[in-house]
Amino acid sequence: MTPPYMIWRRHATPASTGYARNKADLAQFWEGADLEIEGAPVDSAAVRFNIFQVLQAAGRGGKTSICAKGQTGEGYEGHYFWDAEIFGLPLLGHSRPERARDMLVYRHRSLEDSRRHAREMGHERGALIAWRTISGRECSAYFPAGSAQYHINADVAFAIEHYMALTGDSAFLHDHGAEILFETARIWPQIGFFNPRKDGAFCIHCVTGPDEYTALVNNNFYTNAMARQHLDYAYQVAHALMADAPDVFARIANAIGLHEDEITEWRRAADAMYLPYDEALGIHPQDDSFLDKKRWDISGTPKDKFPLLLHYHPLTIYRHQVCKQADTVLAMVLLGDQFAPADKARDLRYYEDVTVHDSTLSACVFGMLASQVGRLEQAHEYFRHAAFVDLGDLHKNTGHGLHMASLGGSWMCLVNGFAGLRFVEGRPVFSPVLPDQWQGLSFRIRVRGRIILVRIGKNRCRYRLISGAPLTIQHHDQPLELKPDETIEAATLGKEPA
Ligand code: IFM
Repeated sequence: MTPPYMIWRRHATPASTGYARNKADLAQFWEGADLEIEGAPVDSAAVRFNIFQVLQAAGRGGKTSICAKGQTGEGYEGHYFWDAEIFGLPLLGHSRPERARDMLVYRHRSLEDSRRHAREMGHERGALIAWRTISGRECSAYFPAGSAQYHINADVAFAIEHYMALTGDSAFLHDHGAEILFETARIWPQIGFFNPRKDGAFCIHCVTGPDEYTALVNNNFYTNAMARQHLDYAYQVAHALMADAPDVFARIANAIGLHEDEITEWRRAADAMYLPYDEALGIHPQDDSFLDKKRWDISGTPKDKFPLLLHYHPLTIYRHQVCKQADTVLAMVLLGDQFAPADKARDLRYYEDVTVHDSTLSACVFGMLASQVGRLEQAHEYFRHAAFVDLGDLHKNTGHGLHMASLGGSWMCLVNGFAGLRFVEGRPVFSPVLPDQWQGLSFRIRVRGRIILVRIGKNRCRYRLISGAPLTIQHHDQPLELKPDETIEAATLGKEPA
């Protein structure tokens, strides 16, 4: 008989094999993610460090996601938040799409818990994703800054839409994505209504947006704008499946008891969605009551009283006009093509004056919008804050663990901020700009099975298809056909501030 230790030896993976597999895995990551900031080697090294950390934190096999602190510390007890989809997934989608898929499969796997959570919150149908969780069950202790953040449903839907634009992975949509989209979309009509006092506009009351210094408000701009996007996408996916994959649609609709009139209701709610706008200031108020509150005296607050949440009662903070983190500004970034540049520029200036950035999720978002409206000096400062949040221990709490959202956000500052990458009708569109401090910025990304190398110089941008079939991209308004081994050049447009 074979002694037990011999059985173990026969089945054990030698360390050398594990090493080789890990090396190949990392090579695959860097092949689609390498980057260089020319003239700023320390900044380059910082972002490379940051994205490596996000990769390390990412779950495998659809059973886990990215904890707020990765596996680097005990802060937030290993919980996942919306951070994973909004700040971590974009990097993975562009470098290791199968990891991005795994994160979304994890949300599908926890749908039953999200359904249970919706019932706990009084909703008859659909799923409400837990604000903070590991297993899928809601672990928030304090609901005003926890379960009230219904925007997490729209954030996960947004990530699904983004992942689909990046990959066109219809198997994922059929097996997992569509069910998540439909179940989570069903919550909006249950918490919103067509308000006769606002000309029948669809209003969503008593929720908390991303900014945790303002809680339980009516018509949080970010929530409404993202819910509109969610309802619109769920409607489109439902109709596309009915037309192109009726069996898939029927299977999902039967499983969750979805009726066509609900889908029609999604369209009506999206079309009538109320988005607060203040004509006099020309800005989007964060919610219905935000502008009526007394402004917090930020410059008069002693430095040792920040972060505010550790020194003031939440009710004191909630009574004031003060933001912990980007909220409306984030909507302007994620849904950028829906808003005019001048509106974005005014929103950015307004919210800069009332935001204390006590959350590390904030600087990167302000940085992206600053790039997009041509305020490159500020964009560079915000970028550096996001990039060095842990390497410089800028919030004095890196000991509790690294801040995954800011690490992923520093990469987004480069790709979605300075390079201006977003997807318009499924096509990658770049609007590159370069801050004066840098000689150039180059990075690689994966898009629909291709690897694209982008270099932004002071005067010229270059796009090169490193691998994969030809692809049409857009540089500002100009369509460019990328072909294997060809480099295409275009002018770097120095944007005037909007
Ligand atoms: O999800 C975030 C939240 O937006 C701000 N507080 C910290 C959480 C975890 O990073």
